[in-house]
Amino acid sequence: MRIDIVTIFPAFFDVLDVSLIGKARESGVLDLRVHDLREHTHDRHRTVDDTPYGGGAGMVMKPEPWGDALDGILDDDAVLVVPTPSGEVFTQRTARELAQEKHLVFACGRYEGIDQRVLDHYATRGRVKLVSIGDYVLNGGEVASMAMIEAIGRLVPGVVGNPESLVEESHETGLLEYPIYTKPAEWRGLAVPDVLLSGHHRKVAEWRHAQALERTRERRPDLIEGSAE
Ligand code: 6GU
Repeated sequence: MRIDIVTIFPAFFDVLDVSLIGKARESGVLDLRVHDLREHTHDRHRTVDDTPYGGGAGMVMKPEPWGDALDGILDDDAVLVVPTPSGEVFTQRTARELAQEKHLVFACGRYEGIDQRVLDHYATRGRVKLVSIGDYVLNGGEVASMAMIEAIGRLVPGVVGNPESLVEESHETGLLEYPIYTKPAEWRGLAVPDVLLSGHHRKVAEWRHAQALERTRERRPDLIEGSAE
């Protein structure tokens, strides 16, 4: 999969060199490139923002640098992903859908956002997806893009070594994941639940499902509606 990121802060993405995503880049499974929006300005101050028409607080990202940058990156197959608190909420389903794509382009806005015409223009030329990572406000799209790239990237075949580990996770089953334990069997007076030491596979599976249900009811009752149980 190819992923391009356009930002005025390329340094945010330096950490994509490490961990699973870093390994996937090294092995060629992910072709990830970061572009500095300011390279696409043509004035001495490398200006990317201006005051909003109609007035109001804050600054708006000018359309020309975005047009210049995106024209050089987007192709017919690409999905332009625009992180914004006013987008639709990004979920595991969104991650699964986007993991099927050949080419994603993340346009990271700062300030109050990007001039609407940039989004309108590229929507006439291809697919544009406005996405939020939750109901709170970040200073820009960079951290949101990082979260989405990690969620999407790990679903691309070859990124996570053992694909089995993706199956039972929180949000894949529709429930939160059950509690997990490793050795030692007792730590600071706390014992691992007996059933997990029993070697009885059916009982282990039943216990885990019951725990997952209980956790989900307690922490995320909104997920129970619509889950298979
Ligand atoms: Cl995608 N961007 C910004 N700036 N804030 C957010 C967000 C995105 N998702 C939640 N808050």
